[in-house]
Amino acid sequence: QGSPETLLITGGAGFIGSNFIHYILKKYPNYKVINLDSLTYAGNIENLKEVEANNYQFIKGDICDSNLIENVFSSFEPTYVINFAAESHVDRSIKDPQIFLKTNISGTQILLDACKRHWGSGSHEKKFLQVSTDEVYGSLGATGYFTEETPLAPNSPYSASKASADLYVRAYHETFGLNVNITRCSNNYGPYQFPEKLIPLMISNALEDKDLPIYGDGMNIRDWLYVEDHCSAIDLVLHQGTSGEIYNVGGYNEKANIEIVKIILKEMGKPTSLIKFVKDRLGHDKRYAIDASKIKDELGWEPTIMFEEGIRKTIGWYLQNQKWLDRVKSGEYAEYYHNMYIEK
Ligand code: NAD
Ligand code: TDX
Repeated sequence: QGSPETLLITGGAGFIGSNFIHYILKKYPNYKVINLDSLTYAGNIENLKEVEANNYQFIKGDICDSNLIENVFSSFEPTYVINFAAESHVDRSIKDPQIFLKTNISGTQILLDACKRHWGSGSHEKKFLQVSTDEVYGSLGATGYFTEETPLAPNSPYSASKASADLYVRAYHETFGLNVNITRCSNNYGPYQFPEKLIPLMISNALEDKDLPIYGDGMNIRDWLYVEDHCSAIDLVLHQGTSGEIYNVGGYNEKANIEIVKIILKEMGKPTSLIKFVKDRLGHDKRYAIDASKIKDELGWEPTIMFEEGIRKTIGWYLQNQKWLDRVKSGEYAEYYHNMYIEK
């Protein structure tokens, strides 16, 4: 029995990162968790206000700041680095791609470099895990699934930046022998998701009886996974994933956007007259669907929360946390919303 593991979690104040921190502290109470997050518009330390553990520490900082990253590595000597930090919204990447390149690509490379310096090659007790996305594979037609062998074909500036980061992770494994994994997950939903993304945006607007903007004909398809199931997949890959491997993670739960919105309206007792079809997203990917058989066969992972249950829990959470929602929407969000949906 060695000393407890130290996890450096980057982007832990965002949606998936904060869910992951709650998950990991509960499951491994002896782990030390360092959460490094620069608190962009999407980061919110309020997501972690219930965490009282003295083995948890928050550091406000940017993954692109190589001096800071060096100090963090020297001070804490992390065993595992899990990189959630990213610009994550496709629409924002269409409006302003530059920051996506900086955070998602350069930031990842700076973290990889720190791992390489501190861990050396062939260190298999230490691991870098990159939290990636199914969007790196591009778009599917009506049939078929993304496997780990599907060629990268990102279509948006966001997915191009995530695909590039994945290639750097691969290169640090191939060239320097760094112990790495990449997870590529489908669309997540659940508590603490910023209301620029489809599901929380629709819940938030329905609460205020505002229009629900659906891009195009609403027939684009996403594969939805409850965030806790994503957390359990990351946990498994972190502890049991084979070095250098990529693991797809998905919910086998494909739904057209219009279906999702109708389910939300029904669950909230709101009329479908709130639905408003708006101009389509540029380069809007038609369909994502994940083949998650590798992670099931190799690591025994399966989703546990069915969509009907997950969406009810999610709506329930937003109803109980309207103050969280109001505070999140009071800042930069108002301007973003206006530019995105009103002025357009
Ligand atoms: P999010 O936007 O909610 O959170 C991102 C977090 O990263 C925020 O807390 C933000 O402050 C922080 N951050 C941004 N730039 C930073 C920087 N330069 N330095 C330090 N921190 C920075 O995103 P999310 O939905 O939680 O996604 C987390 C990760 O998972 C991302 O890498 C995303 O690409 C990936 N992913 C998301 C989904 C999804 O459906 N949301 C699906 C698959 C993969
Ligand atoms: O107002 C909207 N109207 C609408 O029709 C918004 C915000 C979205 N949509 C559509 C676009 C997509 O087809 O809903 C679908 C889901 O959109 P987003 O929530 O923006 O997610 P998506 O573009 O699929 O990307 C998400 O999943 C993969 C995350 O934001 C990424 O970070 C993740 O990598």
